[in-house]
Amino acid sequence: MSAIESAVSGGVGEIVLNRPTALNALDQSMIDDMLPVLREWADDPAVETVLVTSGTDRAFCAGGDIRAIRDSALAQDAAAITRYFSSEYTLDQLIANYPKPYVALIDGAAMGGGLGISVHGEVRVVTEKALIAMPETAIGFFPDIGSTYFLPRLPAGVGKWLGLTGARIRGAQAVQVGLATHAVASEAIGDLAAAIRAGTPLGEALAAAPPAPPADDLPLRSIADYFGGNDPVPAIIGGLRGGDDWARETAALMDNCSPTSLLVTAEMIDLGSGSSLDQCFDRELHAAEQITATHDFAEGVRAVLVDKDRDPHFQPASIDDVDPAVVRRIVGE
Ligand code: QUE
Repeated sequence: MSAIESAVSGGVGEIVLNRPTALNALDQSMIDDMLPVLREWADDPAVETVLVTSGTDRAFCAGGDIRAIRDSALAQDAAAITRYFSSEYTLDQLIANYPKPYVALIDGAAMGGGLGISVHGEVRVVTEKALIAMPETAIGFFPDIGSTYFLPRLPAGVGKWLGLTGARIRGAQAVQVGLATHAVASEAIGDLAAAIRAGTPLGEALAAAPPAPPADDLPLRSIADYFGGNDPVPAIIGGLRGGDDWARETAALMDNCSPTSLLVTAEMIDLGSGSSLDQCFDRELHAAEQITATHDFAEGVRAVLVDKDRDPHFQPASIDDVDPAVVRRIVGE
């Protein structure tokens, strides 16, 4: 049985993500099933709008199938890794260039690969239950799925803050920075989906939906102060350590991350700021192939997702000991 369900009715093509035991983490079969459906709908006059929802209230999509990728890496199956990321990024690119409104309803966690199948769409509806993050530096990976294109285009420093720290933001905060387009009350999300399915014009359905309760404003001044300049990562961390409670908590988030991942992430976001989306995906594919072969990726996924001890032993353990040549090899330029 597939973990995605798809159906067309009343001009709406709907994909339901349905792999609840893994919080809808995108595995190879989900990608393989979504690609032909979305390609067909792009040219199908019976489909005017695409709607993507979750079949579980536990998550929208927690990420990629990182555990399987680790297994492939440990088995030295480079072909499986290339196939996974190239098909995932092809799916994300299709969504980014989709010729029709693509609407994602995010009423739970959307992280990593889950953002890839939502943020690139034209309409991203979040609720107060939405949790948005790019948490890859904690598992020895880096923010991918085209995020090296969109993160550097967020307000000052926000992209580097999200990408380096893995910070989780709430629905209304995602609208505040432009990652989401509409914040709707969670209790109304079922009615909104039903209205869209019934063919209500999108703008009308969105306007009729009750708004999500407000979330705390993000500390955009502090984010800009620490992450908005051109400081190298060690200088960012050094500044945070000498700052207020928020700054020290932010530094602590980065203490749990792979030092190599932090340097790769900063470099990828800097390069992405001057690159096209296609160039970013190409660079990300190279980096994903390289970084999944490293110790830190196997170890980070082990600590967070396999053994769940959350005690990764990254090598090197200190950012000062990371060999710049290793970062260059992963980034590829
Ligand atoms: C970083 C990540 C992921 C993560 C945690 C991180 C990720 C991912 C999952 C995940 C979560 C729950 C599941 C699952 C996977 O967690 O990509 O199968 O049930 O998919 O810190 O990048």
